[in-house]
Amino acid sequence: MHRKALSLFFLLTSTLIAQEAPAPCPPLPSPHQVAWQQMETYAFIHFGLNTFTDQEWGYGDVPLEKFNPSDLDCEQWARVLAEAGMKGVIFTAKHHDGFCLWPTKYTDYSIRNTPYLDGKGDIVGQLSEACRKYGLKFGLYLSPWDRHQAFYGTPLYPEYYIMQMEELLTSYGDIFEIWLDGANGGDGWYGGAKEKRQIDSRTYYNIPRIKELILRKQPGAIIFSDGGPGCRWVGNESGSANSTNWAFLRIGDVYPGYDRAKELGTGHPDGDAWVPAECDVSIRPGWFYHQAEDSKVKTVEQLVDIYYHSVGRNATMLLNFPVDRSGRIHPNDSANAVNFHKRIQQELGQNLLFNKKKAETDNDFETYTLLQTNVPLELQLPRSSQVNRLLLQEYIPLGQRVKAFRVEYYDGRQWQTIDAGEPTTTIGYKRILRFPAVKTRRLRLTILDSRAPVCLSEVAAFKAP
Ligand code: FUL
Repeated sequence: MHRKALSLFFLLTSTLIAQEAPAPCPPLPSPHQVAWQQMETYAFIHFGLNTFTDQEWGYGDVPLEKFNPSDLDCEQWARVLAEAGMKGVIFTAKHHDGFCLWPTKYTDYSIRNTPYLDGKGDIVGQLSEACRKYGLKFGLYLSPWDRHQAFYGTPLYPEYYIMQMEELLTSYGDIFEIWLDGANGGDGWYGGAKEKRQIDSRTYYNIPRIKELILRKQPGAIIFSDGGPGCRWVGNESGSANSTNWAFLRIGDVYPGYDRAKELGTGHPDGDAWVPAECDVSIRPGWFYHQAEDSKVKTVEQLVDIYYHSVGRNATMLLNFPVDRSGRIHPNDSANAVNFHKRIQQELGQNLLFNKKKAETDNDFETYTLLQTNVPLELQLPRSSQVNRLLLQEYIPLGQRVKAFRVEYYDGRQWQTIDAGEPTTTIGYKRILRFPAVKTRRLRLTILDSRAPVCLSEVAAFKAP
């Protein structure tokens, strides 16, 4: 099309959209945040010297000879994760012990000085390539706390940290998420000083500078920290958001190591920034591999519960896999993760309300129906069926609006409220209710309270086996 005609076309279509679309209800997500939330489930991998010393928080003093996985295969990780329905992986490039799993220029305490591949290994590189091959997005965890470096606690360390961050951001292709962990226990090896070092987590690392660098080098990256800005910690490590879950935070209030972490499970209903919750949880009790936990891998039922308590409550599910000493995901973990994914596909496989002619049941997130408060939306099933799951989605590019809703079914004589055993308050990107099966042909959704008219993207009903 001619340039002038093209711009006229865009002008016309954008006015058309502006006329038809309801006014946005801020705070609003960026398109990257929407795409991130649509990933729904993605994996964490904790692997490093701790794997070989049976530790969770290495002190930073472990000799590098200890790191020697016999059969490391990043493609096995990626294959298992893709089969388990994970859409991406976040890898611990450096945990609190300071050991770097890529051949960084900035410290000797790295994979370059281990026996693994005679120092030629680069697990960040190997994994990022495996991710590309298996269609997974790739993200990184670079612990701000570093118990190895002698200069941790001095003004030099934040310079070291930001140079490493730049190295990672510019060497491994697209990064979908950067994980800025808030933990700091104080004590460490610190080049042999073996002492406790206190830093002020609000100012020491110069977080604004780190965030600026990340967004300059990787504009699409979601930055995780207790307070975002891309996504927030949910306030626990059990994989559960609150049933009332706003994607908002009062952005200035929350800092790394926030002391009112409990609030993060609900967010701030009066928040001024879009910072949705991410539920990080390990498939085993620990984040790193311990042989003693081979029998403690979360069961399919436990993982399914976590899914409903995270993705089903307007959050994402970040499921950790502790890679074992051989350098592979243990068969117990892969079996349960893959079966978990199959179970979810079975439970939410067949939408009984699917109707491609209606915006709210067409299985297309981009189309939505506008709902006013206290005006029920009636939904017809093609035939009388058992229903025990209900899935709801707001069109979040225009904001999160619902504060309270009710779902009812017609039992042949009257309308009965569905009791999902938890408050039916917020919806957000996705809300899924589980309840004992009811037999019906008619369902009814009523918005009881909302910040503005509701853009209902999808409503779906299922009969989970
Ligand atoms: C925490 C860390 O202290 C744990 O070791 C783990 O990495 C977890 C994901 O975050 O803050």
